[in-house]
Amino acid sequence: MKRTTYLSLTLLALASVFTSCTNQGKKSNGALTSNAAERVYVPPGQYDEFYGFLSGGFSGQLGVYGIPSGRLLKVVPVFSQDPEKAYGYNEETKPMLNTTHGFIPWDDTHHPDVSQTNGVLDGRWIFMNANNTPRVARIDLTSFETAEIMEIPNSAGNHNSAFVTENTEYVVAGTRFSVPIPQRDMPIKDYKGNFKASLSFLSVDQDNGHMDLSFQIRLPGFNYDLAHPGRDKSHGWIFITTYNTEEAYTLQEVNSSQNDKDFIAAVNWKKAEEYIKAGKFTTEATEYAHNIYNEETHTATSTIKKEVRVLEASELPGLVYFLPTPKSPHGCDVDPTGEYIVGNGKLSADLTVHSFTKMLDAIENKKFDGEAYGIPILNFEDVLGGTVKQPGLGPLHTEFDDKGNAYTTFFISSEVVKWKVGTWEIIDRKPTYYSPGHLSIPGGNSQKPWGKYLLAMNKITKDRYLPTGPELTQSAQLYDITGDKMVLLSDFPTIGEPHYASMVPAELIQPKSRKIYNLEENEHAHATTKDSDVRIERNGKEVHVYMTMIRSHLNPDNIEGIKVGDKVYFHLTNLEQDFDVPHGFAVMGAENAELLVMPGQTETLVWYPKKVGVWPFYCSDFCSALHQEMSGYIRVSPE
Ligand code: CUK
Ligand code: CUA
Repeated sequence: MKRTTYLSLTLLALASVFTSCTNQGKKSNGALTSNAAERVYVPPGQYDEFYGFLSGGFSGQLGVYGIPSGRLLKVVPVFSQDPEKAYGYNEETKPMLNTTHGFIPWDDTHHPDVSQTNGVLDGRWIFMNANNTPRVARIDLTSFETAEIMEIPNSAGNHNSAFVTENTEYVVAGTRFSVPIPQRDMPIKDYKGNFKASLSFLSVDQDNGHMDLSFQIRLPGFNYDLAHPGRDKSHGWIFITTYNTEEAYTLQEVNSSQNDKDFIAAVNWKKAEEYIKAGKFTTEATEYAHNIYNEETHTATSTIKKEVRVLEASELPGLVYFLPTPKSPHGCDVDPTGEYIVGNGKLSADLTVHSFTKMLDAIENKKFDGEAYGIPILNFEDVLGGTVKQPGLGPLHTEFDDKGNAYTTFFISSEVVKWKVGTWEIIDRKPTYYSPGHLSIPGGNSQKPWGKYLLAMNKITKDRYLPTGPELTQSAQLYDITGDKMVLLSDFPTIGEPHYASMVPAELIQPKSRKIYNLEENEHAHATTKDSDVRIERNGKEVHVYMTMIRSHLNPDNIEGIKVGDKVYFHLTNLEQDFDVPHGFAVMGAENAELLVMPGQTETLVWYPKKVGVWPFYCSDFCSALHQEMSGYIRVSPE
């Protein structure tokens, strides 16, 4: 929800920031209890109770935090290069950022989602979307490394993505912008009826996590914002908010927000599977990259796939239904029982909640209120499950606890509102500082929430921290939600813009977290697993240096015979077999990054010597008392 184009929203948002800051002037810092500090304090040497995985927004990365402390534990590079770890710079990981648009070392990521088994978070993998150049990544939660990236074809603005079904059967990825499919040169004003959207279903191999683009559903040319797979009784369905059902080619409010109601699209993916089985798909030629990181060889490969199976929603009965939902809904959230689908209409005064049971009844009795491109529109009253009356301004996202309560963020009125599922009464409201987007409760989007903490991720920081020039870090706020009333516990800064977050009980991940890579199982093509194999090989202008690293030497540490104009590959193998002893490698004049090689791993840095001389290289990670001794010289002679 960055840079909204709705004028009124923008103005209201500005007004809200102004009010919030005025409130701040009254010296209310929001922390209301004296023992808030105790509840977020994790004593030295002790661990946090939860892992918090916060999307890095326009940093393209995934931030791993300890919850409740808010301590940053790691930044996992996903869609952007990271010189700290050489991700996207070393030869092994460069293929991860390959796309059919070329090498794309940046993206904007919004939604991490943890794998599930039987509707409960299982802590195996985390999936995350690239919004700008549509991709979905899988991060392995034993190594905390990006293990796979799949490009999504026929998509633009991969926003309602990446969301996981209850047994991780699929990761669902939907487009925000409709585009010509296939892409072609055509007038923008001919949008209506010609632009289309795709909803992609990526199947997941339960043994190794590998994704496959199983099929796409082709949808009318609206904008599709957010998705939530059905839970429990609505398992087999996925719900997606739409806006601009006017199909305006410019999203000025007057054009794209005229309709009193947009839709939540209810998509029956079990039905889609039947249609696929029955052969009711067309096979379209389209190219997309599929990049996999192999743990044995420590090397990624990128392949270009050539076709995708497509189901046409307007031609296949029972595949998609539209549920009218007031005023440009943004978030779409399903409660843990799967009965209620909350549509957060960002320009609406009330929160609309649809009933899954009523939806099925209406479908069975064919109570339709027209159609859009052959897709039945259900009658609003027939599917309405309840309304939360006037809860706040600018509702964006809702999560659930394990006691039948829902919590919704309000961007404009800058607050979190707690309400009761089923009675729709408002129980509590607490200000957030300022303008929250998503919120997260551990398991709060699944059948099994751990209703202890709520994290609000705020778009605007203003006066919460010491100023750091015109740009302030974005901010998360942690609330205790164990009581009737929410209690604000702490603020902590975040990297990039955290849109969504997944929080997972530590015990689901901690015991499986990988300690080292076994040197004997290192199948890297350029591994040097013993000192006797250390060597330098020349092949024309290409030089390969096979180097080992162990406390406290780099071997070889004197390299001669290199010439200006050569291309030098440093293949470094870390011979250590101890936890937490990486070695770094840096060489003077290197164009891009250093290496950070984990125990048992091999990494490759390419260096182009440009100047005659004797140049030092060294280990960049302080690894032992003799760390400074891990260095050497490379002699560069004239061409
Ligand atoms: S979006 Cu950012 S606040 Cu991309 Cu899930 Cu709603
Ligand atoms: Cu190895 Cu410092």
